[in-house]
Amino acid sequence: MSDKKKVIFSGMQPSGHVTLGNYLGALKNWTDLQEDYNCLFCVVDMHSITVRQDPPTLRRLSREFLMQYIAAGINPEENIMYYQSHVPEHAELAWILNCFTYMGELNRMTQFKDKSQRHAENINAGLFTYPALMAADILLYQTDLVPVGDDQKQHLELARDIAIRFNNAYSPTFKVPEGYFGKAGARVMSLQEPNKKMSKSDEDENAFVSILDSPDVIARKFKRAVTDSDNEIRFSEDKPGISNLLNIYSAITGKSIEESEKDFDGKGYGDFKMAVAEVVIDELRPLQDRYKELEKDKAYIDGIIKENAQTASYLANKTLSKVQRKVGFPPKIR
Ligand code: AQP
Repeated sequence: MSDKKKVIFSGMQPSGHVTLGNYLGALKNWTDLQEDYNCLFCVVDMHSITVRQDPPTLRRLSREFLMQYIAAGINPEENIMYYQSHVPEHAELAWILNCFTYMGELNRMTQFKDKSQRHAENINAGLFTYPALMAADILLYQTDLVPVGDDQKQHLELARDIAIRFNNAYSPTFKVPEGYFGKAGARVMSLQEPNKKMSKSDEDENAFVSILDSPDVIARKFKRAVTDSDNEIRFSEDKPGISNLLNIYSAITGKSIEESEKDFDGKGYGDFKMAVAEVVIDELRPLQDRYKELEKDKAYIDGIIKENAQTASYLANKTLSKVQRKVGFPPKIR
């Protein structure tokens, strides 16, 4: 890693398939930023067990996530990509940061409220303290910038508050990170309930597009996307379904919302949905082709998993050892 470049950290939970929302809100931005920054892209498997996961599925999805990062264009030679669970410093720092995070702050987190409603049978302490682990993920690497969708804005704000609190209690220790929110793709909504964000763990498969969905499946999902009863292709708060599709179209084509609306002047919803499906299919085709190639190369992926975790651990330890010293843990006898 070059000392001159700023540091980026970002991650995704392997709790389903990478969705178009994850792609437009995060992954696509990662590929744009990788040249100019020292980047760490983590598969945050420890976060995903805040909701019950099937163990073999979690193992398979974690590996698939890493391959999707590479297929999307992240260069594994230039960036650090790894599993969170392979770098125990994340959990060690998270414990310390838990002790610098207030219950009142965690109580305000909308993700906790949403997920505890969705998983009422399993409202565990990990789900509640999730933001402290996320703060640890980010602060361990003296991160400058965190590219996330705006659903994660609240967690990032809290990470900043925790960093400032710790720095004030001792002495400057953590860099206070900034968020990076890609414009158009910042929040992709569910295709079935467009007032809700698109989520990979949605039980309704028609609500999300996975970036590995075949062209037929993508077309079918867009065809079934919920719209409204008038027939006007216009971005408006009272037209969440149409606005979401315009947003997706604009994020992929790079056109403004106004230009996107013009593209569909006088067209019906059917044609519009198919046009959005087509730009999505074209955008994902190269990624899907690369993914198929990577699936054949087990040794290559294994090598990346091993080496990157070692590098991440080395970097993480620099911060962790400082933190341990500052809070008063006795030095290790070597
Ligand atoms: N709908 C979305 N639109 C834009 N960005 C999104 N992100 C997630 N959903 C959208 C961004 O994707 C990155 C990875 O998210 P995550 O895996 O850490 O968890 P999440 O935000 O909880 O994503 P999901 O898909 O909703 O997962 P589940 O269903 O497991 O909870 C983040 O940068 C996020 O902002």
